[in-house]
Amino acid sequence: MNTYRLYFSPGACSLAAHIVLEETGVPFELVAVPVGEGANLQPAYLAINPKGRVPALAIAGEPRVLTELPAIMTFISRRHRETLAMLPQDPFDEARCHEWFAWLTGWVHGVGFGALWRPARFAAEETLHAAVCAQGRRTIETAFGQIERKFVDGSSHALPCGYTIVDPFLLVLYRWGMRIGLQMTNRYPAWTALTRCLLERPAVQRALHSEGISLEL
Ligand SMILES: N[C@@H](CCC(=O)N[C@@H](CS)C(=O)NCC(=O)O)C(=O)O
Repeated sequence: MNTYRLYFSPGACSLAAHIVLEETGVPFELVAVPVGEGANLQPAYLAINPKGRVPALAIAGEPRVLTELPAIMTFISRRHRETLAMLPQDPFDEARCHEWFAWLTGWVHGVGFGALWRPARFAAEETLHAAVCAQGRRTIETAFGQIERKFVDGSSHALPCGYTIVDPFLLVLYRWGMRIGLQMTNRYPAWTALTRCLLERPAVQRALHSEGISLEL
């Protein structure tokens, strides 16, 4: 019996939740909802998540489905706190994780990549889309510079206390940076070092493999 069912799209932000599930070691099932094919907008998936986004997490014995990446990451890491130290016990460090997530999901993903990949969300007029995309790219590049500078204190992870739920999401964003043609290894060496370190984790390798995707540096 699987403890969880994760609705995901290969390489989407749901990959971060997938990695954390792999880290728990508990049995879970994957259900592919390929966003590129519009599966997230089909009635069958809208019945699970009316917002039409991945990830969504179904939990054995719990009729309510959980959505929104930060909520899913927090839930899994708190529920498996005994065996999975990815959400710090220290209140300040825990708040720091939420601070990262608010910015990464709300600004970098929602505004930056949202404008670049989904300009119609920001302007209905097609004539404005090129300008919206260009602004999305500028937002991403500014934010990526800020992410890189977060490592100037020599930290090897997003939080100096070690591996947390923030790191798998940084891996997803790093991969998206490559997808949009940014020279990630040259421009962001410290973030690249974190990504290399994450790629050595068996849980990360399993998640990439089962989504049928790769991240080659
Ligand atoms: N705020 C949501 C955003 C989720 C989201 O936008 N997911 C993307 C994949 S990375 C998606 O489902 N996109 C579908 C679409 O844009 O139609 C979260 O943090 O979970």
